Amino acid sequence: MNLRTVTTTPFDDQKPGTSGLRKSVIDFQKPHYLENFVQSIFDSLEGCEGQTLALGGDGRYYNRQAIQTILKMAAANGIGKILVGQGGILSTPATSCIIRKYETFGGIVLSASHNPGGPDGDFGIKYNIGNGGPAPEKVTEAIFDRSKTISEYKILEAADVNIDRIGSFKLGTMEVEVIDSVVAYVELMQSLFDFDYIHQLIADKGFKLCIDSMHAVTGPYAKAIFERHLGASEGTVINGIPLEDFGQGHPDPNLVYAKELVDILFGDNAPDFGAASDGDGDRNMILGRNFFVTPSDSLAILTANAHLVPGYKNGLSGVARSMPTSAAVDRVAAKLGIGCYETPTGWKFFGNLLDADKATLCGEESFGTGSNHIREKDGLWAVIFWLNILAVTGKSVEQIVQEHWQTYGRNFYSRHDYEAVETKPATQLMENLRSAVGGMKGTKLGAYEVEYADDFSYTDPVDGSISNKQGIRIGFTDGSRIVFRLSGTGTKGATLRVYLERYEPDSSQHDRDPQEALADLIVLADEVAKIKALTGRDRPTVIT
Ligand code: VG1
Ligand code: CO
Repeated sequence: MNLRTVTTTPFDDQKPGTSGLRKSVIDFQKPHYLENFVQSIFDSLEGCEGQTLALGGDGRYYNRQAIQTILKMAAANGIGKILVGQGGILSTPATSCIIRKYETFGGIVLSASHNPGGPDGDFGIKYNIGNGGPAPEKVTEAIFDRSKTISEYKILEAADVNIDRIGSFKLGTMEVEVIDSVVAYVELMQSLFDFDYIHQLIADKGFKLCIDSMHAVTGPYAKAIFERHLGASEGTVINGIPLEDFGQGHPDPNLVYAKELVDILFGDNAPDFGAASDGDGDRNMILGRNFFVTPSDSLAILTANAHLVPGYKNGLSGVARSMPTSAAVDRVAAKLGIGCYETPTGWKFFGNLLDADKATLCGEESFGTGSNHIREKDGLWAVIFWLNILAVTGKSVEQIVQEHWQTYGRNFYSRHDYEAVETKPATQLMENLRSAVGGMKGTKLGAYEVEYADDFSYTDPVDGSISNKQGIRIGFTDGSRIVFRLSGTGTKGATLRVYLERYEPDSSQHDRDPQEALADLIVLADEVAKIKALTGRDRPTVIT
């Protein structure tokens, strides 16, 4: 085995976005592209020599090749040991679980999450720190800086490692331990939730559910949990076999891309409960029979009912949500008398709050919820949390949500995405808004009066770090909001996200269609941002 030092030149586009570096597979297949980024990670990690790292991915195309390259580079860079998921598979929450359980130095997650996969799809890589969470900005910036000046990388010349067989062996002086991808994660779920109670609901009370893994990473996890431990019949998990191209699908659990599941839950003889998860298993969509739960509401409902669940029965220290997420959870936090934090988009901003025990539950409008059990959002965790609440209360999903609205009022909410628009007009649109918000306060927009308008800036309450330019928000005196952001995970052109929210206390109005309840804000958003004029699009690509 030879240690080789390979001369390389920098790429100028390796800046990690909302959640790591995401590019097309074709980009990652360029000579040295992956290697440059991986070496930049190792070069930025002080004291990683001799340490243990976790490694795994969502199983998409290029996962297996990338794992082999990373193992050989880790060995050449003096890493002591790598824990790698069998077959190279670890969901993002499972990686976080492994990092914490084995107290590793950190971990590398290979995923482009909800982006499509396959030879023409996307690939991604991110580094997680020792708390199990995505690296904070100061680490991702160091990695990016390094990638701009890199001139060589180190790799061991060796045969490929057998990552399909569980066990330990040596790669150079480094130890590689291939671990079961599922077991530790399932044990963690069992420690938080009342599996017996949920088992009774499913096996004895005839409660029917359908779990859509979208041919992505959660298949083996979902089968173990729902079909083996919780008594659901075989076939409860659909699209449960992970495929490198996700069966040509778009593994994003929303009403548009999880159409098969939506059709089942809104069809004849629908089951009581449905859920889907994304490519890397950190997102969730919750459905009842003929009923969709908005992710922002889901976070609020989990918060309000957490005391019913063993892992949270002693109460929550606080909650946190990303800025564009609706304020439904704020109302619950106020009633519970606990702290409520508003962070920029991306799970990395929750890490400090969870570590400092300022927040126990966190969530994002983008179908992400999680807690202090790990430091990533966790799709199946949210699903089991819901089942635990349903088992304890004996209520239906719809009943739980309706009663929640009655108690707290409803935050009508919707996100409109304009995907893959041209970068230049999208940047222009944001620039225009940025220069306009300064003068908006106190002015009238349609029937609404602007209470505040700014480009969101966040000061981390734990380490004082500041993150600017996190999205344009225009808040009105009646509590309604419009938020504009450009996506940091897309790989084609720019994706404009418009987030709309309006609070409705009157329960006679709660059954309205959100698009109708938000109609005047939707019109206003276009007037203010000139979306149609600048992007040439007359409607969003995806509405959630
Ligand atoms: C999107 C979501 C954000 C989420 C991120 C990663 O980012 O809006 O809430 O944290 O994806 O999710 P953006 O920058 O495209 O809006 V995932 O499931 O990739 O890990
Ligand atoms: Co994801």
